Amino acid sequence: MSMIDFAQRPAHGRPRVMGVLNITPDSFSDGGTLFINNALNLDETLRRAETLVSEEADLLDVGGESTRPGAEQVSEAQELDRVMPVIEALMSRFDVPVSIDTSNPLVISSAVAAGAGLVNDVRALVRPGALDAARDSGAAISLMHMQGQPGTMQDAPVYQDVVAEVLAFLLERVRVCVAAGIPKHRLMIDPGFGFGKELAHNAALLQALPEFVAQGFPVLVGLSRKRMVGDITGRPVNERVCGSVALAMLAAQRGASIIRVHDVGATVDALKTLAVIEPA
Ligand code: PT1
Repeated sequence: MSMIDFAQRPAHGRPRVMGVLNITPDSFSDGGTLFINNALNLDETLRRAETLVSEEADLLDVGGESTRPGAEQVSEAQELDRVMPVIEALMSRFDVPVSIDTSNPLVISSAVAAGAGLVNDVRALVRPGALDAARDSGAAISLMHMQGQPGTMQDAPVYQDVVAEVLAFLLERVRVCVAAGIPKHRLMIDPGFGFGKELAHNAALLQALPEFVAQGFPVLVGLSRKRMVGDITGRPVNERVCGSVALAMLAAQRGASIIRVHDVGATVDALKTLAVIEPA
C-alpha cells in the first residue's frame, strides 16, 4: 500500500483530482462502457485508466457498486469479482495511488491488501465490520454523509439545517473512528453531494464548504455530472462537463483537498488556471 498524506498538497500544488473508474454495468454517467454482455472488459478498463493518468489524475477511485440514486444492490462476491482484478492490474501497471469505493468489509481489506491506499466509503463505515476492516487496513479513510439509502434517498430528503446536520454526522463518525483506534491523520470527510439532497441542500453545502475544511480534515467532494448540474443547466449527464468543472472550481476555492471527477483533463486545466490567479 502506498501511504499518502492527504493533508499535504501534492508537488503540483493544486487540490488532488480523483479520476472515477466505475467497474459497474449500471453507472449513471459512464454506465457499462467497460462491460461486454455483463462481463468486465479488463483491457478497456486499463485503457480508461491510462487516459485518466495521462490527463494527470492524482488518484483513481475504483468502485464495484453503483451508489447513484436508484442503483441496484450488489453482492459481496460480485463486488470482489469486479474490483479485485482491476486493482491488481492497476498496481502492476501504474504508479498512481488507488482508492476503493466500497462499504463492504471484505472488499475494504482485500482491496487495501492488493495495494489500495484510500478507503472511500459513502456509508462512512456504518456497515457491520467496516470500521474494523478499515482500521486494520492501515489505509486512509474518507467518511461521507448520506441521508437514506441509494434506492430511495432522492424521495424528498428533508433537513432542518443541512449544513449543521451533515457536519454533525461527519464529526460523530470521526469520533467513532477515533474511539475505535483510527488516528485522525488517516481521516477525511465528504458532505456527500447528491446523496439524499436536493439542489438547495447541495448549494448550501458547497457554499459552506469552508466550515467543513475548518474541522481540520481534508475535504473530498464529488460533484461531477450529478443531477445538481442537470438541475442548474438543464443538460443530460453526457453534457455536464462545463457545469461540473465550474462546481469543481468553486469547491477548490473553498478549500477542497480532493475532487472526484469523470472529466479529469478538463478539471485539471481549470485547476491549473485557478492556481495561477489564486496560488494556494
Ligand atoms: C461522492 C461520490 C462517491 N459520489 C465520494 N464517493 C458517487 N467520496 C460515488 C446525482 O445526483 O460524492 N463522494 N462515490 C456517485 N454517486 C452519485 C450520487 C451519482 C448522486 C450521481 C448523483 O445524479
